[in-house]
Parts: sequence; C-alpha cells; structure tokens
Amino acid sequence: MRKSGMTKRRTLAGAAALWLAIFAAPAARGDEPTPEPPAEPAPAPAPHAAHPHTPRKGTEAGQMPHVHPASPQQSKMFHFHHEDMPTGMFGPYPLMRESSGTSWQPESSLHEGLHFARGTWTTMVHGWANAVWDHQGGPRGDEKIFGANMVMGRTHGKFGPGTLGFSAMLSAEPWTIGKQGYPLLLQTGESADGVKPLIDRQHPHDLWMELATSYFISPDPTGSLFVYAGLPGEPALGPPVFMHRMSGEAFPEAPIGHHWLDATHISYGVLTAGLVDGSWKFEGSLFRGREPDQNRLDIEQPRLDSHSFRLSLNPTPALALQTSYGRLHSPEALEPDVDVDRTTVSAVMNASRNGRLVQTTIAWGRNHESTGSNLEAFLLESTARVGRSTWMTRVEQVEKDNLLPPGDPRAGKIYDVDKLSAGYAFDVWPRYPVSFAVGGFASISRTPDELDPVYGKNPVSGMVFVRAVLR
Ligand SMILES: [Cu+2]
Repeated sequence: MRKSGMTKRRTLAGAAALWLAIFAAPAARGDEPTPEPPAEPAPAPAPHAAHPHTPRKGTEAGQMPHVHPASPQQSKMFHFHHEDMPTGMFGPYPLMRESSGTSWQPESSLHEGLHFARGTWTTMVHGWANAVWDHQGGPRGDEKIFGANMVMGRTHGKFGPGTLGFSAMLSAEPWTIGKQGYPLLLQTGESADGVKPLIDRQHPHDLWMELATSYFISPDPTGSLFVYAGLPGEPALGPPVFMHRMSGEAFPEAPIGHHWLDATHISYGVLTAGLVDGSWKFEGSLFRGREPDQNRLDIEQPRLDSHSFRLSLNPTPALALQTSYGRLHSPEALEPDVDVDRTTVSAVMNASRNGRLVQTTIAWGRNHESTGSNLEAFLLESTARVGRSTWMTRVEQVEKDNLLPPGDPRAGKIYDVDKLSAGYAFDVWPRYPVSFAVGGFASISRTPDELDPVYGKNPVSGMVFVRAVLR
C-alpha cells in the first residue's frame, strides 16, 4: 500500500520535532525554569537507607500519616516536603519519577492520591472516575454515556537486602463501558466478541489492569538492579500510559494512537529486569504479545512469547525521555498471523511557575507489521493546571489500515488520519480526599477525501464529563 508524500513529510516533521525536543532539552537544561518545589532533585539516599521517610511533625512513627497539605490549592501541586520524599519501587531515586508499570515521568510531576508511610514502607492509593457523555459526529458517529475509571495501590519497603514492592490496579470499565466499548471516531484495536474488530470504538480496560510484584537491590547510592513481574503487568515498552501521565489523564478518552504507543500496559504475563544508574535506566521485558481478549473479567493465560527493551533518561527533574523497541507476537486475535515490531520515542516535559504546572508529551511510535506495512503515529498533548482550572489539548496523526471492516474492498489500505482535541475542566469541589471537577472538550477529525463518504468531512465530536479524583 502506498502512502502519500504528504504523510511522509508530516511524519518526518513530527519525528524531527521530537528529536529536536529530546536533544535540545538537555542542552538547554541551565535555562529551564526550575520546578518549585522541589527546587532541586532530592539527594540520593545512602544505600542502606533506601526509605528515609521521616514522619512529619505531629505524627508518630507507625501512625500512617498523610503526606498532605491541608489546602486544596496546595494539594494540587506537590505533596511531599523535600525530606519526606520516599524513594522509588525500582531504585533509589524520588518516588515521583515512577509512573505506570516501570516507566518514568519527570520527578516534578503531580503525584495525586493518598500517601501513607509506616516504618520503611510507603503506600500510595490513586484513582479517578469519569462519568462521560460522549457524542461522536458524522455518519460513523454515535452517542453513549459511560464511565472511565481506575484505582491503583502500590506499596514498597525494605525486605532483606533490598526493597520489595507490590502493585495492583483495577478498573470497573467492564461494567461502566461494556464489551462494545464507547464511540470514538478513528479508534481501532481489539474486539467485543472475538469475531468482529472494534472500529470507531474504544474497548474497556480489563478489571485487572495490574497485579505485580517487584524487588530491587541498590549496590551503590544512585543505582539499582530490579525485577518486576506482573499478571497482568506493563512491559518496558512505550511512554507512561495516557491515563497515568498528567498531560493525558485529564481527557476521559484514549488517544487514537494508543495501539502504537502504550497499549501494552495490560499484558497477561510480564517479566522485566532492569538496571538504574543515576538518571539512566535500561530494562528488558519478556511478555505476552496478545492483547487482552473480550472477556474483561478473567486473568488470561500468561505466556512470554514477546520481548521489549527500553532506555530511559531523566536528565532534569522536569524531563523524562525514553526510546523503546518491542517484538509483539500475534497481538491481535483477529489477525493471529501478524507479528508487530513496535518502536517508540517520547519526551515528557514539565514546566512550572507560580503554582502553574504544564506537562507536555511528544511521542512517536511505529508498528512494523510482519505483512510488510509500516504504520506510524505521532502524538503531542499538553495539560496545564492553573488554580482550579485544567486546560488540555491533544493532536494526533496516525496511519491506519483497519478503518474499514474485513470484506470492504478498501480494507487493508493505509489511510493517514488526524485528530485535534481541546478542552477545559474546572474543580468545582476541590476537597480532600476526593475532588470533583466538571469539564468538556471538542475534537475535530480529518480523513483523506476518499473516506468522506464513510466519515463525512471533518466530523466534530465531543465529550462532557464529571470527574472524581483521589487527591
Ligand atoms: Cu489502554
């Protein structure tokens, strides 16, 4: 299948912008506005004091103090006082660096949720739920009211010579979205019944999104060797998943490039080993390449038939870079003979000033299918928190060959599609521990002229939502 010269040019422009962002940013380190607080990276703790959590004044050791400022305004920014900052589950660096699975985000990111400490153990509970009215425009559009949600808990502490951790993440989406998914123009991937592919719909997440355990030892003050095992879990592939990075989580919908970048976040069977050296991390995973099936409640048969590698670098507290490669064995049940080589590059950047925080993610992914086609996706998204307001925007360009159902003469042809979304949310009830916001956003989608009879010309869609967040 040929792709247009236009596509190629724009993809190249995207890739160039991404690499520029990656290589220019560390160079510009000195000029960057330093996030505040913390005004500087937390000092690495001594090897045998991996969890130097000192309870804050007024709390007794072992009392599970909340590491939480009282004011909602403050609590929206940074939860930890410098000296309270616990270290991570996979190495002796600030906990804030950790996002979904074993992925890294900038350390100056928001870490919403409830945090507790007891002895050397640190526990975090995080979750959100969106009630959404969804309208997708054009002939392929549809409407639905659904709930998108997740709750996760992580705990880790000293055990023997190292640090032991446990993670669990659950979603009620099998009930609040249902097998058919929710309407989302240009979205593809997985199925509702194991027979027909989901097109223009986003599948629900599984009930069990992560059940994982990890262990690390720290042979020197800034390094670690770690292992992570999940059933399900997230292999070392791609940027932090959209629902866990601040730039993307304010949108209650999934990016249309999800299956190019971060869709492996629920993999039934993951074994990861990694090495951390200061701001660098190198890790490799064995995992099951097949996407979750349409039965969203069960734990599926684990297999380790696919592999991935990821190199991560956090050169400053405000920047997280990664590049990764994965060989996915038979990811789609409906195309069992197709293997996919996935390559991703991403940068997540924070900028913070006067209590405002902006996070921007720029990501590129390519699925090279064993049939020979090369499909690329480009994503740029940004979310700004200013007081009680959240502003969000996302731009995507994806090459899709599965927008037309099997049997259609154009099925398998590659189309270059674009989507632009922008929206706003307001914290109507910014309380602790549950804060409520209302928001909405609009999207415009663009397909090649040839698909006008299918999608209409630039269909406009939108969602209105109420959001509850643990913070
Ligand atoms: Cu997902």
